[in-house]
Amino acid sequence: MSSKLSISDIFKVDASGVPYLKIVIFGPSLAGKTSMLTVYNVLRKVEDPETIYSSLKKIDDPSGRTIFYDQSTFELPKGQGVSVPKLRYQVWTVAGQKRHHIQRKVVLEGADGLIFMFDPSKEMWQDNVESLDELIELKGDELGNSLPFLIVLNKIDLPTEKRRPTDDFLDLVVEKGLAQNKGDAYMRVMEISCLNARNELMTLLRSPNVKEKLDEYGRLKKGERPPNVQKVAQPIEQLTREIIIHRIKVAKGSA
Ligand SMILES: Nc1nc2c(ncn2[C@@H]2O[C@H](COP(=O)(O)OP(=O)(O)OP(=O)(O)O)[C@@H](O)[C@H]2O)c(=O)[nH]1
Ligand SMILES: [Mg+2]
Repeated sequence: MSSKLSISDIFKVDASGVPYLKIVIFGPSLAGKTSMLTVYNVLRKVEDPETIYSSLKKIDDPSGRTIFYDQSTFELPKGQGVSVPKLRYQVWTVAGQKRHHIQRKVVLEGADGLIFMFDPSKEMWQDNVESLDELIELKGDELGNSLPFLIVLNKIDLPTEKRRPTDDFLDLVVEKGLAQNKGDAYMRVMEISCLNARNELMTLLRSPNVKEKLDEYGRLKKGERPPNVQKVAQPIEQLTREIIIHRIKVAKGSA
């Protein structure tokens, strides 16, 4: 990093003077956006509670459908701060129901990176297409250029007869101009199951052998994340890294 650059040239800075970035999880209703952030929150709590700067806030209706957003802010664990001493990353989800269009627009404001979540349930195909079209309408020029983004295909646990094949989603991503070809789309799409991740976390926490996986402070040891939990955490953590790299590049370019 150029010595002329200061943190505030690279990142926005919050009210307490700490640099931060904002990630938004976008996608149709019932895709599993709230579930993803919930799993990630529980994981951070058992791994390193000090990295949760503000715990999960959900604005939802009595049935659990988001009506505005979910939000939680994390800090990069010590030692992982790519030449940044301290960095907070806010993770937001949008309310997926069609009628919440204005709320989604508000939540998208100031996003530094996006995760788009598909629901592969067969009956959800049209909702996926409409949600993706809406995101393209709102952020199309920036997606993948000035705005790093990843695509997540949730509910990979569903039996094959109940879900659209991953291939169809890769084609859709290419058709919508978000990837140049299928190979490129494949690199951007991560298959996850928030349901399996949640079950793994519960099994882990209830297991009589849980102590073997905890360090001396009672925290889940690095490398002990169950596989589906790791898959749910990966998009958030990879996107955080991509945004940091992107922002440093932008700042250097304009410095
Ligand atoms: N089978 C399966 N079900 C899931 C998975 N993830 C979430 N669900 C279920 O899908 C439903 C919707 O999950 P939410 O996380 O509330 O969905 P959302 O995207 O936040 O929905 P909105 O708030 O309306 O935008 C719930 O019943 C979840 O239990 C998954 O990986 N597999
Ligand atoms: Mg939700």
